[in-house]
Amino acid sequence: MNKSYQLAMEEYARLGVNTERAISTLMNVPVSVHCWQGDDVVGFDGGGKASGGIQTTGHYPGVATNFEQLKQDILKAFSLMPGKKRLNLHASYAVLGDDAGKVDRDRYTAKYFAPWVDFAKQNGIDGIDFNPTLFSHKNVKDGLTLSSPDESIRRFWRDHVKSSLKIAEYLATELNTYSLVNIWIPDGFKDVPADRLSPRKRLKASLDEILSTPYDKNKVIVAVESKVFGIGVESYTVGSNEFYQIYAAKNNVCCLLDNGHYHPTEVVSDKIPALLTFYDKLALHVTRGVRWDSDHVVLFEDELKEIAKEIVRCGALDKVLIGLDYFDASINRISAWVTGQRSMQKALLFALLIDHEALAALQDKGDFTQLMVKQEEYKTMPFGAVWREFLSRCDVEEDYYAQVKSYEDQVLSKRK
Ligand code: RNT
Ligand code: ZN
Repeated sequence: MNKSYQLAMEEYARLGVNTERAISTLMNVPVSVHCWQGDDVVGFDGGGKASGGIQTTGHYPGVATNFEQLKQDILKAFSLMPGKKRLNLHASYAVLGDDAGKVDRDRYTAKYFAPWVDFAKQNGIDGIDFNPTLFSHKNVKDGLTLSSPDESIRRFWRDHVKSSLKIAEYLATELNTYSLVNIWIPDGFKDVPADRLSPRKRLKASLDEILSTPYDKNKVIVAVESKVFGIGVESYTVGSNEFYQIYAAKNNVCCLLDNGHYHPTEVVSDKIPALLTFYDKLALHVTRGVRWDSDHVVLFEDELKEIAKEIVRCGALDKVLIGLDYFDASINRISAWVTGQRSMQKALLFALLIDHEALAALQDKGDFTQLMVKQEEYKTMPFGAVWREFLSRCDVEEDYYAQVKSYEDQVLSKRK
């Protein structure tokens, strides 16, 4: 056993923390890794550019532009990521083959995702989550999809989401694990609306119809993702937090909290126990907003640690479905992917290395003085040594830059 890990183990034991247990717990926590960091959220079926409330910035060379390249990049990134990984796909990553240009999203079926299933099976990926793609498409009319006043637009998108439920059922069956279907729509207005109620009523009716089509609830978990505002949609968002919280509670679906989607001083960490009081499950999109929902690469920062602490101390590692959602096109995309995934894992490990019961007992006793002293003590514990031990047991090195760089030289830089 590595000497510094040995010492760290002893030091943590002094605080009542078992580092071995923390490491083995973390090994089994799946993190759903988003495919869209690899190609700046472009997908294979659109106009070659993200639109409709989504934007990436930067022009770092080597972006994946087709299925083969994206798979190759995912494998490289996954090889540098410790722990259990699921893959999070968007419908816009359908592998259409000869049907390209002939079939639209309202008629996507499982067969367009069979190549992804093969990929997951061949590479030991722990499941695939799925997202209908209600952006980067001509049928986003006046910024609206499921809440559009135009019935033909609403029908198109309802059919797309219904087909997504079927596809997710297939993914779950094939991979023998659930598939999370997250519904995010860009709907909203740039400027002061004249009617805030009707779009919400139409969104509710669209969701009601989508959910009335039967799907296997043991295999497919449906989530709805709210947002406070989006780029170009600054004044009003149809799918607001209150709207979806109530919708989800009344209709027995799940809420997905994206930590970039709230007011800047509002934190998702505090929402986790609030929601767990009422819901059996919830889903996360972990991101890092800098001044706004900028989707920067996730880093090992205070609010991320707080999110991880809530998941761990609520005993909710199997109730909170952790997914990543960021996209940076200004740096090496593989590195961006890996840094964000590792930050999430670091935060979980950090949280697993705390004796939460002892701290909660101090709170219940009203001993806030000692609680503060103890909480501060954890901040300077030899966390790095445990992290390095975890990495080595996952067969990955701490410094992945050299690997990223050589992949860039050998593969990415040769792309047109
Ligand atoms: C957008 C939402 C949404 C997307 C992905 C690509 O603000 O966060 O989740 O980022 O679906
Ligand atoms: Zn999101």
